[in-house]
Amino acid sequence: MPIDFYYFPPSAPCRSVLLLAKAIGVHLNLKTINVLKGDHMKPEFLKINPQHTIPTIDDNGFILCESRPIMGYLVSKYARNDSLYPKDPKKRGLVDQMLYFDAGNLYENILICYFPVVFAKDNVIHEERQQAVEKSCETLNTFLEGKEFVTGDDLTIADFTISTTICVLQCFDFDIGRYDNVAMWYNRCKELLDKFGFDEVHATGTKLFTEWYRANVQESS
Ligand SMILES: N[C@@H](CCC(=O)N[C@@H](CS)C(=O)NCC(=O)O)C(=O)O
Repeated sequence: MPIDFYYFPPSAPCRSVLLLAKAIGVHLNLKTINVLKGDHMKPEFLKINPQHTIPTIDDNGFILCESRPIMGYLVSKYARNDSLYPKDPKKRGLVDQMLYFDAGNLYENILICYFPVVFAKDNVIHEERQQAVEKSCETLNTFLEGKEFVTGDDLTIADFTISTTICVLQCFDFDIGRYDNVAMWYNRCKELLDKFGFDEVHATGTKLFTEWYRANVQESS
């Protein structure tokens, strides 16, 4: 039985999982949950995920939400080897560190800074929020010093989630070129993941987030 994947194409966390599934050759049975229309609050979806978030998977009755744990699960259960989510405690510790850095720091600061404008709840970018995003990017730049990927020489699920985050950030006229290591690493991920459809997976979200942001943001004078 295929794995049911509750998702919405523009959703950033859904995009990370989609790309990872393609990279490890796992077929996902796509089930669209249009969060803009409120599908996530319908009783049938709340029964599956009371947290009402996408992505959510149903692997033959095993329900899992949260993009990062979903990626770890898919690699652990279905990938040919553990390279994307190593079993070695130190290597895994570093991957988890970067997954948590993304969830609790980088992506979180981007959400706080830009998403009120993307979803027309505000029309200005607050300086202190932008500074927090810049600080997160500096931290990522430092983490990447001397490394090919965010935890070292090998691509892991942390690169999937963080490259999605950086892809989202660039919808908001944010120049990642200021952070040399981030810019070089992002291009490396993009090239490496090209064969799994990096551009295609990100296309809808990138187009919509860019349009919504530009439609709502008020240029500072
Ligand atoms: N930390 C979660 C975030 C999931 C999330 O917030 N997804 C959004 C769509 S991008 C959502 O489901 N929003 C509806 C809601 O929170 O009720 C993850 O990485 O899976």
